[in-house]
Amino acid sequence: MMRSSLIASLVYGIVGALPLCFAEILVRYDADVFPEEQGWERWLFDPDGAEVRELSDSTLRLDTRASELISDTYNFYLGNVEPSERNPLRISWRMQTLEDHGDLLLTDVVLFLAAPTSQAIEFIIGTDTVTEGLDRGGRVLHEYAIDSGMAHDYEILTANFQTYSFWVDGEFAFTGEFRGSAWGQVPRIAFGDAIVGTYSSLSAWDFVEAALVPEPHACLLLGTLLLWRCR
Ligand SMILES: [Ca+2]
Ligand SMILES: [Ca+2]
Repeated sequence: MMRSSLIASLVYGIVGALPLCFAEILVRYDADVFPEEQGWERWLFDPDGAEVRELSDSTLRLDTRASELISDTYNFYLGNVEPSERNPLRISWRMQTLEDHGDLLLTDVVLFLAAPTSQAIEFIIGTDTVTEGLDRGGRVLHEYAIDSGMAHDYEILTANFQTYSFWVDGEFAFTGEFRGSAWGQVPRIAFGDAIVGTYSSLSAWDFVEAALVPEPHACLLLGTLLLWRCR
């Protein structure tokens, strides 16, 4: 009797923990087709038709070096997403900025996340530095150095759309806060060349993903339960 109730509670614990242990993918773009073919909304400004855009080796290359008048971003609306401490929202992407041209800010290569509150965060990704946020004096709030000449894996985690942590190649980079106000419909992620004027760039995007992910402790619990059951 005791044994059956123990097994029942084990099964209940495992089944209860299962949904917490798998990522719920909200959107994933692998750059095998153009983003707009997968439901991303393209916001293109290119009055001279000067942008060179191509897909190769499962990578989207955006080349806006021919004109500072170009911007080309891809937007995905996340819908009624509700991240929590147990299931934070993770935005992950792998890409490389091969060239950046500009001076005042870093460049025009951007990964943008707008919260349901209309506050937002904006990562500007140069060839050897990633920054997020500007203060009122135009100074960068957060900055992290990266190795140039290679693609990197980036990850934002937020449990509340108010604060976030930022990771590069699995290493913690910095934390920050959502602020300002986002344009357009929210919540939304956007990536690409986001600035018209002064800047141009060459970037190569391998993938972009938004997911609700399990909080690590929930899965440790499940692993422990399974190991115990299998003994
Ligand atoms: Ca531009
Ligand atoms: Ca890819």
